[in-house]
Amino acid sequence: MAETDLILLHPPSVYDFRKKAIMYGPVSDVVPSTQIFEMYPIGFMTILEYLERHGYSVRIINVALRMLRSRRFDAEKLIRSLNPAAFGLDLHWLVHAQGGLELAKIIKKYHPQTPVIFGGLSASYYHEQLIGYPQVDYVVRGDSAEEPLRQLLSTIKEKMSAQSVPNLTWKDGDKVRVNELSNVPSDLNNITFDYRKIMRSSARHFDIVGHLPFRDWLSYPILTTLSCRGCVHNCLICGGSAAAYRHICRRNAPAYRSAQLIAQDMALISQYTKAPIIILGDILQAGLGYARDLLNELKGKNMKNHIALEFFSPPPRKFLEMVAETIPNFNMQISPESHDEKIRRAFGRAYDNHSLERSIENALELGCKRVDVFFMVGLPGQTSQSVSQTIGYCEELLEKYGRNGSAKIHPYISPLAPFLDPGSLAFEDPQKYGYRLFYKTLEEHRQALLQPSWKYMLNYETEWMSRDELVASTYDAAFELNRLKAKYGLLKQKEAKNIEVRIRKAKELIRRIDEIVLIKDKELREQKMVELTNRFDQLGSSTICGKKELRWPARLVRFNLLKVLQAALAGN
Ligand code: B12
Repeated sequence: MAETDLILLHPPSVYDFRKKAIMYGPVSDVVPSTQIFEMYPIGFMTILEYLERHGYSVRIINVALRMLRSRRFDAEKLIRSLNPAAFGLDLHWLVHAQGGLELAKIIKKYHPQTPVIFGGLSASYYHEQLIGYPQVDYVVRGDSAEEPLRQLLSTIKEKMSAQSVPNLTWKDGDKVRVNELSNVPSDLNNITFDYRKIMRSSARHFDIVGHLPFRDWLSYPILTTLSCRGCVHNCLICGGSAAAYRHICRRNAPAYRSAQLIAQDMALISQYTKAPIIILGDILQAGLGYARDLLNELKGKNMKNHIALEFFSPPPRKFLEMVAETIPNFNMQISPESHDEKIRRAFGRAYDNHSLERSIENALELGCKRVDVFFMVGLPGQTSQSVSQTIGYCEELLEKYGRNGSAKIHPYISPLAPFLDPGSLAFEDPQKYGYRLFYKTLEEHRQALLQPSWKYMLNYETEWMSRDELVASTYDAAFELNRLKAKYGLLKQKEAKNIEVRIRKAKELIRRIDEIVLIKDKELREQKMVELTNRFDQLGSSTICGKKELRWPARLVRFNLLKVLQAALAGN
């Protein structure tokens, strides 16, 4: 008898990264994860809750994080010891292509009869290729797997045919069947974002680390709630754009979560912790009315948490006034991507610098605690010179809004890396938008993840910048921005010096790896790569900016331990 119905495993990007000499580079410097991408999809939480609500037992194990926390942690031994009715693995982000398929292989080695189910955006995009691997039995497609997965578990447990399970690609003997992608909910009101379920599951399985979303979470917890699945915009390089969702998930319009439910999700979080909360997805996407409703719902909740709102275009002052009235600690995130309005427009964002600056000014004037502004390397029409001008623009912004050491505006620059997203307009029609693809299939991406440095992992270059230029330009820009951050008091001199040293070392490593790659003799080449391993270790997980830079100015990030304990133990 299986002890659990479903165990959801989150793989590292590469298995076993601890034994490989690979320079992953600044691929995750502006997200909370390390380069191993140990954060699992937020959907793990909604799947867990939905299935448990329908009588199934589910456990989450963040294998990536457990590997990261301990060199001695033996993933193979753990997998051997498990005995669920089915295993689920996420291939939401393509960066998990290698790690996910390796974990699936290990599962099949010890549990040849136990079904292996994949899901997520990349799994959906590549479902027909993914099902071709012997270690994969099922792929649940689309952005809403909760109900199809419930039906699939029922057929697995009852030993019935999966013929009627929506969104499923599966093996029927030696035939591959592709069931219709018909489960596309029009709203997100039938799922819950309830962290108590994760707490309970941690307690039930005596496994806190296995349930944590990323490495530094306990010291700096960030919690999220999702306003929608899908998007109304069509940014060229985004695998979560309107066009990509249409192609991958058959979604023609975003599914929103009601304003009332989001407010409830947030109020619940706030009872347990004063940690920052990010509302994922621009709440203005669904219209001013929706955003206003959400703020009204939040009004009486008296939440002290820092709340971060992301905006896909500069928000109007009137709206910021409402935000300021309702949320005492609000932060704002916006991604103009380039200082150059022409490049920004070609990318898919049609606002000018004037409106960007006005909204920053308004937000700061109205008491916004922090504005994060994200720029990117790898855009259509962008040259190295343009990237360097973007850093010039960052200085202008700092000069205007970051004087007197107020440290409220934080610019970032990062490369579009390692992959141009499958399903994005640029991936589907690279030539049209000035992109050249090196890898297209799932297998090519799986192998790309084993390349010696992030330069060789990049699945693209542009008409305007070669891979070499993309890498060089990223480091040069990061170097300059780092200096600016020290100059304007965003970083202590010592921290900035450390980052500067890391950038110099990274550039040197890239150069040395380029030399090693030219060695014809395979054995010698590998030996030389291993000799460099120690230096990789010295680089740590971030190169071009430190993880601490991403943190909001929340001082008392504390859990209400009594409440957490009550929630964890309830029902166990
Ligand atoms: C929110 C978000 C994030 C958050 C993550 C929050 C989280 N834990 O999920 C943050 C900011 C941290 C993030 C980071 C990254 N992101 Co992101 N992100 C998004 C965003 C804006 C929304 C995602 C979303 O709507 N999810 C909701 C739904 C679709 O997913 P879900 O509920 O988590 O999961 C459901 C299904 O996917 C499926 N599913 C998922 N796992 C499994 C497993 C099984 C077994 C099954 C059956 C089903 C299943 O079922 C779930 C529930 O129904 C999208 C853009 C967009 N508009 O979609 C990009 C997007 C998903 N991200 C993307 C990328 C590339 C990244 C990074 C790799 C970027 C980088 N280089 O650092 C990192 C990876 C982080 C990591 N794993 O460590 C790409 C993915 C392209 C691709 N196919 O690979 C997207 C499409 C666009 C983009 N370029 O930003 N991201």
